[in-house]
Amino acid sequence: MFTKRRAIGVVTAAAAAALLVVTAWSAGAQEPTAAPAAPDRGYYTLTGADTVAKRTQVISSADVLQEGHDGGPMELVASPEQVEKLRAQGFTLELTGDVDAILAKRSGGPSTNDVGAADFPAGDEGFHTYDELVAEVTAAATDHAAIAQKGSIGSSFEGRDLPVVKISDNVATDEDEPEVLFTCNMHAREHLTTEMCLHIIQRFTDGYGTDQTVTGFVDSREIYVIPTQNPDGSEFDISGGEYQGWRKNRQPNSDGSVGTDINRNFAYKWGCCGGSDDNPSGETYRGASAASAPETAAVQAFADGRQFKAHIDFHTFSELVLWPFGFTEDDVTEGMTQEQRDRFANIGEQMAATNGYTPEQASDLYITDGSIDDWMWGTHGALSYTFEMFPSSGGIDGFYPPDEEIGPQTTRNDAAVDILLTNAG
Ligand code: 0X9
Ligand code: CA
Ligand code: CA
Ligand code: CA
Ligand code: ZN
Repeated sequence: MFTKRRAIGVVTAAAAAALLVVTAWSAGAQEPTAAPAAPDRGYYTLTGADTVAKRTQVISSADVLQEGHDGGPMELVASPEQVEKLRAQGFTLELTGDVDAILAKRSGGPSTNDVGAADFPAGDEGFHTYDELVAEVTAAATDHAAIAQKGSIGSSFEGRDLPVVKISDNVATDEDEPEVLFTCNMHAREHLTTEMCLHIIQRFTDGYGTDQTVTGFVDSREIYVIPTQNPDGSEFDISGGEYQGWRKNRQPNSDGSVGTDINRNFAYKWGCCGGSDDNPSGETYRGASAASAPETAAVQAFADGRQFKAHIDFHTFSELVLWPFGFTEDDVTEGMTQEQRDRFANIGEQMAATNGYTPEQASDLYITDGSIDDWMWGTHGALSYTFEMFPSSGGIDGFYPPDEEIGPQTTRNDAAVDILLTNAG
């Protein structure tokens, strides 16, 4: 899903975002007619989801982009079949745009420095394709061999290597230092997060020996960075010179559809609570079984072999700092004492104070099950957060900020990353 819920108190921003989407569409090639045929992927405003249960119901059956609260409208992407189903469930849906038309307009045609089907569209070349990412990560490790090592956690469904970079003093030795993990690009279209992990790698390698804060963390921590958890999906998303709005991995399903939502496939409370889709064509399809996606299995096996104290999984968008659990609305439950919850909230609030994001429990607006943060905490006791990066709200194009945002939006999280590293001690 575009799974974008919005923090309480930004109704105006959401309304503005909705307007922007309508404007973008109206300016596109296809003008609305009196009775427009439902597009393959329509952008809709939905009303009638006035409880968490109803919102969860909508979210597990369509690609929700903007999560309303207090009965406010939700915005979502839906196929004609999904629309029919939601209307039958009593929700009111109003068509406001054609997702494919919006994406085509945003993409602006093939890149001028195109190196093949999988380059970013023209004007967005600052984003790294998979090959460019691997080249950067390899260079960082080669150029800083004393403190950085490139390894692999396994392969994607289509066989792409899933690199991991370790950054620490005496990098070749497994020392008794707190281990911290940063993961990115689990959802294909969330390309800004790949840049976030790359920025972390570059900051903690290039800054070593000159930047005192960086040097202190490299000397006292073992920092692991997995810059992409879904290379097949992200390459697919930029294929054909046009953004595809793709979320899941690229593993085929038994019904002929493609993709598992990796963030519903983790083996903690997998499929427990209505926070994922059992329909393979759904955007939050949880997979045939826990860790059925090779990417999930690789991340799990890697984390099982280490002792991570703290973790951030970067996503886009909504500008949120989220903590577990997502599978239950309860703040405190089995596996989460009041003290632990308060620690999550306290550190989450500290981090949010540095980047201007909104801190809250993951389930505050809807339930998710099988997510990485619940698994990292529930299985390994790691202080695990999900960051939803820039922008704070938007339509489908919220996943495709201009590459000029890469610098500002990644450095924006430096202080929050440092707070996490400090609290891993
Ligand atoms: O729904 C998700 O997987 C994440 N949002 S996104 O729009 N990037 O897809 C949020 C996951 C937050 N963590 C939990 N809910 N456990
Ligand atoms: Ca640009
Ligand atoms: Ca070390
Ligand atoms: Ca160690
Ligand atoms: Zn995501």
